[in-house]
Amino acid sequence: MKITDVKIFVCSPGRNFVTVKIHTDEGLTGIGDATLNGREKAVVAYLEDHLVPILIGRDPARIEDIWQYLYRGAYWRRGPVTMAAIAGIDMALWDIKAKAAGMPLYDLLGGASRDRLMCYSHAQGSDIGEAVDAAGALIEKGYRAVRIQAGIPGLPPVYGADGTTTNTASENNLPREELWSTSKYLRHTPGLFEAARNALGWDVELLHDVHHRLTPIEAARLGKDLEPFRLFWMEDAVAAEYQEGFRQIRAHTTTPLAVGEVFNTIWDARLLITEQLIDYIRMTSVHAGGITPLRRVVDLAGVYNVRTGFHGAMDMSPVCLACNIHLGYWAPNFGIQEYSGYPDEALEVFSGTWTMREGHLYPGQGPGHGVEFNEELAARYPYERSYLPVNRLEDGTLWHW
Ligand code: GCO
Ligand code: MG
Repeated sequence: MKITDVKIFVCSPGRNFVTVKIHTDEGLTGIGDATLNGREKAVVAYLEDHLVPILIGRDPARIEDIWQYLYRGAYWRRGPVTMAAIAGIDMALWDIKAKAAGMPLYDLLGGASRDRLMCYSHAQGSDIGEAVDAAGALIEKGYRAVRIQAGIPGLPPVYGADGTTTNTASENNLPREELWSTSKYLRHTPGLFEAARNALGWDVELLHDVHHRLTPIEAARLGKDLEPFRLFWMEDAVAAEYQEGFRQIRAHTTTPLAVGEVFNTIWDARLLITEQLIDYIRMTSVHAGGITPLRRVVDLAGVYNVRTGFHGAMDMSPVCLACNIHLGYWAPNFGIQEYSGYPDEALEVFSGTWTMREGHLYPGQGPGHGVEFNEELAARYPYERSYLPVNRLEDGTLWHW
């Protein structure tokens, strides 16, 4: 088999997605996700100008060699743009291989390790009452795990608490600015989870995303304060560029830690995994560079009792979610899968064979990863420039978003 063409599509059915489609001389095609929220066109240029020309004529069965060629062979490797582009190709190649084998992707990876994948969704509100009610509504729908974010008294709406993560989070197509106060947040958050436990009981998993906003010692304090409420995890407690910071957090709290949605390679996670500084690794098929490298991360994590918690917000396309589900179905050390749902129009453009029922995800049983991409329909939703928000402290200092 030979690769005859690689096409890149950008569409915006509710939000922007970058999609890769690989064609072969035997008529089989494969689909991959290469979406990088807020920097979509950089990935498109990387793919069209630099990767597509070197792929034509290659044997799509040689996934590992192609991955090494695109990663090692680039000299300037790593980084979110490069890795999202490689991921789009890699997912499409696994799709082709599984279709050629007549197997669902998870079967090709080694077969199912479980019957269903527990997922968590997002509950948010402008105050504690609203956020806890939103969590209750999800539990009523069958979710066994919920991430809860609430607005903070004295601050305008903050991350995850005003629906900004469910939309293209910008005004006039330019970045929105938000305000942040660490001290207000640290005072407020334990009360959110106390209220959540009082209202929702203990038979449900509660998660929280700090979104990289604390220093290690502040994160250690929050982790300790949240211990009585037995969280499933505290996510992205600090900006993880400084991985050693997790030693400090770990030394002070038994609240489980999750990190990694912005990681691009196994090297970003190596110290955290091998020193058992985290409990869940949040890397995801698209931003990790595809299924090929993410599978290695899963295996490394398994050696050190770290379980998966792949990033699954809706700014990764349903193709990425499908790959995550197939990987999770196989992974012996699966933990949980994030699932924030998609706008209806996105699910029409990307019709999938994965399903979500009562808080659990199931892969399709057809060959490949199972997601079909409707090119004609996609063309009706052209790209719209969009940015994630930026964040400032109350005195104007730029902060992590
Ligand atoms: C998550 C993420 C999202 C991000 C978004 C950024 O845990 O799902 O933090 O909420 O903000 O994916 O692109
Ligand atoms: Mg997150």
